Amino acid sequence: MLQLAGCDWQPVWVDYFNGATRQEDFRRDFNELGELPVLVHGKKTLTQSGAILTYLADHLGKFGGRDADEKLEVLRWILFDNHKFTSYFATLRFLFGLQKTGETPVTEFLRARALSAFGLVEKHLTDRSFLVGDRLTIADLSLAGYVFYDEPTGIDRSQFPHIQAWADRIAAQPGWQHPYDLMPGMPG
Ligand SMILES: N[C@@H](CCC(=O)N[C@@H](CS)C(=O)NCC(=O)O)C(=O)O
Repeated sequence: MLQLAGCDWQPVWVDYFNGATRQEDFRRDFNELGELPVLVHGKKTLTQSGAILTYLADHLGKFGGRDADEKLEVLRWILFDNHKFTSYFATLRFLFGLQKTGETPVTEFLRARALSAFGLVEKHLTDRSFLVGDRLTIADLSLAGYVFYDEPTGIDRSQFPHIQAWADRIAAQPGWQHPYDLMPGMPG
């Protein structure tokens, strides 16, 4: 979002994998919920990607819904994303692709849930270029958060050609960079 909106911004390394977000000072100073991402803008510190995206869309006047109906539609997709799409897929990627747990009942459950969410999004994108209003919005940016990663998840992404084409459309936007190239300390 910050990159596509042409913002002057800086990523800050947080040693997530070594427990930085579980430290008391992180929870006191940045996020009592112990999660990333965190946006610090002037005196404002915001967490939850959906709240951050909504704030940025309002503040920058970019990628938000154009009227009350579109704003609600965008919110609907962000909530779906946080509950069903990115959450299951990201947790599956974390266990299967990064922690390399191998197949367990948990990874099987997560994959089934992620596949179901991918199927719904695939169907929605069959006859449209973007999720809401046929233009790029923060709904797309929310759902696209993890689709550019390719660690193994046991999901055959070629089953979802419309999701792939949508991700390619997002990657073709001026200013886009791969998330790994934007985050310090990641492979890329
Ligand atoms: N719904 C939250 C999810 C945030 C989230 O789970 N972030 C992960 C890192 S990508 C995290 O910090 N997890 C720590 C934990 O669950 O304890 C959002 O969209 O910001």
